[in-house]
Amino acid sequence: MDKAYYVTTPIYYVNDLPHIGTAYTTVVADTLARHHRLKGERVFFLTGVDEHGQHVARAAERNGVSPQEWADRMVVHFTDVWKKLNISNDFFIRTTSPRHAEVARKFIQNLYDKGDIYPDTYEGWYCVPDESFWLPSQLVEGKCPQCGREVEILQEENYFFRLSAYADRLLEHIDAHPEFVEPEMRRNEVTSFIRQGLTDQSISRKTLTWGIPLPFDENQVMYVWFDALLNYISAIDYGIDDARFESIWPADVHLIGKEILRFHAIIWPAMLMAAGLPLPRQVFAHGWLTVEGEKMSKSKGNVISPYELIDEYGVDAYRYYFLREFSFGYDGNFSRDNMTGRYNADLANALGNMVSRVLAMVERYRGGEVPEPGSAGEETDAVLKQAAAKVFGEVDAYMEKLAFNEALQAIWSYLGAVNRYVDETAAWDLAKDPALAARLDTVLYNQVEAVRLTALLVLPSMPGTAEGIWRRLGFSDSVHVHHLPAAGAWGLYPAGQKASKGDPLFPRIEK
Ligand code: ME8
Repeated sequence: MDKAYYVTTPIYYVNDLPHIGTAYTTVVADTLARHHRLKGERVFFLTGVDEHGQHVARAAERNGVSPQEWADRMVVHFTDVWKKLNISNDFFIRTTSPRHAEVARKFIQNLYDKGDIYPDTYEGWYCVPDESFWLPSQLVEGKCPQCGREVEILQEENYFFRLSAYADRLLEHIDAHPEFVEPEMRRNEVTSFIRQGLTDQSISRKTLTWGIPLPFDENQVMYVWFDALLNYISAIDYGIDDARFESIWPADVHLIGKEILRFHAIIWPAMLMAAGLPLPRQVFAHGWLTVEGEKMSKSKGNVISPYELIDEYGVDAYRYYFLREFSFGYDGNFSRDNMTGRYNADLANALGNMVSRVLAMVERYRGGEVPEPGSAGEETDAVLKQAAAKVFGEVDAYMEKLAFNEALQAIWSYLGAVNRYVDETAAWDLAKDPALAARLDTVLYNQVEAVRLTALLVLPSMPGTAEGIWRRLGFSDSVHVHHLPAAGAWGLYPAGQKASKGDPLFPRIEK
């Protein structure tokens, strides 16, 4: 069996509700997973929740319930919103699951037996919201250098992971496989951080009970990040089902936000090296979304729930906007005006109108039955077919680089070619002259075929729209059973099939 294409999102803390930031990574991961499935690959797409740690324990306490009850209550918000966003994850990992704990305990025991974990005293600072340890020298004006919030003094007998021993090997790995950390600016951040010297990491907590107990010291629980990172291998049965594990690991890409880069590009690979496991092919750290120019935060009250936007714009417009508007890897700003503008221009006009126009003409001139091409091709037909022949390869190349916005631009430039074809061939003029019936047949067929390819092109980013177009084209199967490149060949639309215009895919939104 070929190894599956394996893509992951971070597992989100259950102390907050999902918002447009967490949904961003998840939509991106889903689009990537769907793109690979469309190419006929076996895919394993993982997302889930991070349920342990002090932050979650305190949220539960504030709400007067046990951490487990809190997690059980919160997890539903994540599974619900992912369902609503049409997220096609193959598994949803919860770190409170017995399977996860079993794998995590085996993993840590193994490192302990190998001597990579040892007891020592930790004296320093802890940022609870970030679940991060800091040395006094790392604090910025006495606050967490990562988020600027208050830190707490921490003095404990802990167990430490010998991270320092892996610095050279990490640098060698990144040197030999620069694609391991993307984008390049993040790679530079990682290498310069490693070059400053790595210190061993505390990987347990004594004063906390909400976590996975260490197998070699039941009085301590695993540090939440050590536990959390292991989700990527516990979800695929590491140490439990070797054949399954090996058919999925290593991950092809861990998609993360830039603030958790060090955990993924330094600590995680070192943990894997210590266990003798292959490293993920890539860690891709994207930027942060701001809202109307400001950082999203509870205290500012500007946190946006995906539901709000889905209700306003629809699921696929939601997915499209975030993929198209932000250059993946960089920070970006969300604004309603901007989203409405894109919706009307790209979705209502370029895509939705084109599909309606084409199908309306088939209804008007041929009673909905898509005709066999009737005349020899002309220059305009060749131009359209060339655009169709080119676009799939372009999209694939951009997706390979995780350049989602560029992949969509390539698709929209193809839609531009289709719209030009519709204008230039002017079926409405051909329809006036019965002598041109054969030419009209050709033009209508080509337009419909161009719409069929459109469904395949938008499938990863807008799966519901792809299916909606497929239905209008009269197919009785699902668009999701088809694969590229075969289905992307020109001329596969079965002439004689009935198509119908249906409702507008994206009704215009008045500003
Ligand atoms: O860090 N813009 O969980 P978390 C873009 N449990 N992406 C954003 C974002 C924003 N404004 N806000 C959040 C954790 N994200 C750990 C992860 S993984 C083994 C453990 C996204 O709930 C982005 O992917 O704080 C970021 O990395 C993640 O949510 C953080 O989610």
